[in-house]
Amino acid sequence: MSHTIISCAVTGSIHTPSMSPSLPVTPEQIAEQAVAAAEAGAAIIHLHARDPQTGRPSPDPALFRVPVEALRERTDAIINISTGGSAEMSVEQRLAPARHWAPELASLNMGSMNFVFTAAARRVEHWQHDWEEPYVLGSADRIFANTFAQIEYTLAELGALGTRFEFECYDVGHLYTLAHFADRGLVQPPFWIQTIFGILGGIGAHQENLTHMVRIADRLFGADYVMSSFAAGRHQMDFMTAAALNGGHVRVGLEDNLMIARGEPAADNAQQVAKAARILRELGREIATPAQARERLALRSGDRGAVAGRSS
Ligand code: KMH
Ligand code: ZN
Repeated sequence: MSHTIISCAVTGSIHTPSMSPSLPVTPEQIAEQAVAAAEAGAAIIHLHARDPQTGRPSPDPALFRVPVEALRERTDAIINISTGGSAEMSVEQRLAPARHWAPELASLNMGSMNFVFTAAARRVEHWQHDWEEPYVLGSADRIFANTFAQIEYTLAELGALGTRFEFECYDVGHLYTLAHFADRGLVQPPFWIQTIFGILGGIGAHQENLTHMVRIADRLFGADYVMSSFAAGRHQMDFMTAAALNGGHVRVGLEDNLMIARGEPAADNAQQVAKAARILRELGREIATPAQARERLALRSGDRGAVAGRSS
């Protein structure tokens, strides 16, 4: 059995600073948590950036410098930069960080959708920043746009840098969208598919849905894909376990869940990675090193830094 790849998404666009003091905000905080997550067993680190003053999701490539350099200097982890950014950003803004840093991996969201996270506001009694509450509640009236033209543009722009993709699939139709791009020869196997459950607007966090997604991926891609899965929110760890039992890979991180157990806030990202690694080992799985993940996903490996050597 191949080793299980753990990804960690350390910050992101769903949660805001008022929801948890553990959520990393400044480039230095993001760097420290990213390095600790890698040391705890995450082979892949998925990065977003935030305005250090307000914590608002930011597409500024300069804000990625400290985390990217820390990961490159202090770990062997695979860097995966978001092209999802936030639904408020233009496509050009969303592509700017990956264009600048040419990471080995970038996320690529496989369909336009409702992406509603208003429930995340429930536990907040006091908002620290003016933007937070309207931003969170506004998710009920925003479309997360990922049109076929935008997907094709992203594939061309970042593919030219040698970046490969984490195909984020929030519903079964997104697998068919990926198959469409595969049929046109615009994406190359092995396809690294991240199936996402429990986002309001996407497929729900029921384990039958995971089984179905795996069955359809088998039908569409045969041996040409590698699947990872996660559920947003409280189903994070049971879905992580179910994904591993199905032979899949897993993603955790404060980007999608702020808790370490029911009612217990996570101290940081590394705590979630360590818990996932512990459960996986108890199930008899071995945790993939970055080198093993690179080989499995056919990433750039040897020329790491040659394309992506920009320093500012
Ligand atoms: N937090 C995930 C549900 C991206 O960065 O491209 C969405 C995500 C999108 O990771
Ligand atoms: Zn993300």
